[in-house]
Amino acid sequence: MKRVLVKVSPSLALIKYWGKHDKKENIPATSSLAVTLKNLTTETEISLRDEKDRVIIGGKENWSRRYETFFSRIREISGRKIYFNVESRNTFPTSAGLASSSSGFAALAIGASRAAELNLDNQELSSLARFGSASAARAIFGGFTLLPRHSRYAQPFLGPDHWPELAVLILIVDPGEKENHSREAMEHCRLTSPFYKAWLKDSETLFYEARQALLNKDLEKLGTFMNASYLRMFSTMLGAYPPVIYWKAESIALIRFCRELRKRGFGVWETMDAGPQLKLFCLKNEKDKILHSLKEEGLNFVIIESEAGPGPEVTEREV
Ligand code: 2P0
Repeated sequence: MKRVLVKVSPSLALIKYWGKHDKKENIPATSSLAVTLKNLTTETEISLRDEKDRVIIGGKENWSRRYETFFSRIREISGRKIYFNVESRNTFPTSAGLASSSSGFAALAIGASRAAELNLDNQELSSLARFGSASAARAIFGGFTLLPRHSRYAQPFLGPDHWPELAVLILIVDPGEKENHSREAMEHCRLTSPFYKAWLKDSETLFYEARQALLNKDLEKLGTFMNASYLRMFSTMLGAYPPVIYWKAESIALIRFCRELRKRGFGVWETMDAGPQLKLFCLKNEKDKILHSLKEEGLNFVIIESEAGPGPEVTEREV
């Protein structure tokens, strides 16, 4: 029997996907621009089994409806009644706003299709990963990626070597699992937030502007659009009823401190996702000074240093 081991890094959005165009097909309503992160990894081992899919994450059995949808989709593609044994672990906190579902479902799409002897190309893998999580469609590729709105698959945009001077600092404020899953939260915003429609329109402009700034390696422009994207995404959450609030006191203190650092002349821009953690973009030649200032501020967080990383790694062995 074949065992497939897949290592995938999560996809962090600079311009956010938040909202669905088609709920059943899990198609995004906004265009996202993302980077696949080095030094954070999901490692997943997959093999076939005779009956009933089984998923273990971080040593614990795990099941949700989205696995069912995902595995049914693979059975449909293969035309065979096959079941999967999945063991996965993350080198970073799971379900804490660090995009673990992007790397998790990308690894699952690659591993399960290989175990099932399906010969899928990257576009087909990206489309399959989307059924688990739309952000997983992006994590199929390394470097910088695009997932255009209403699209079924992501595209590689620029390789991991496009901008070697760029650093990403992950500040973990709270490693605990989040209370609100992004899937339900974004749907709640669509249904109840008066700002949701404005968000859809505006995020498209941010996407095109940010894409150009990334091509030009213009950190100030990119940082400004990135800032606008996450803050406007959160404004749909604050406008929802009841509101969705992912931020912790430490998150807000860090947002304020990033603004302070910019006032002091540092080129550092933050973004956030569906959780309390911050992700900072800066140039490597300023990184140590920024880290030093952050530590001196006495705020409570753990840092993972990252940058644009490579695409998935796959190994297969017969057992
Ligand atoms: C993103 N996030 O672009 C955005 C920004 C969170 C905030 O993609 O419903 O787990 O499974 O497609 O991909 C997280 O949402 O949502 C996400 P589903 P997903 O990275």
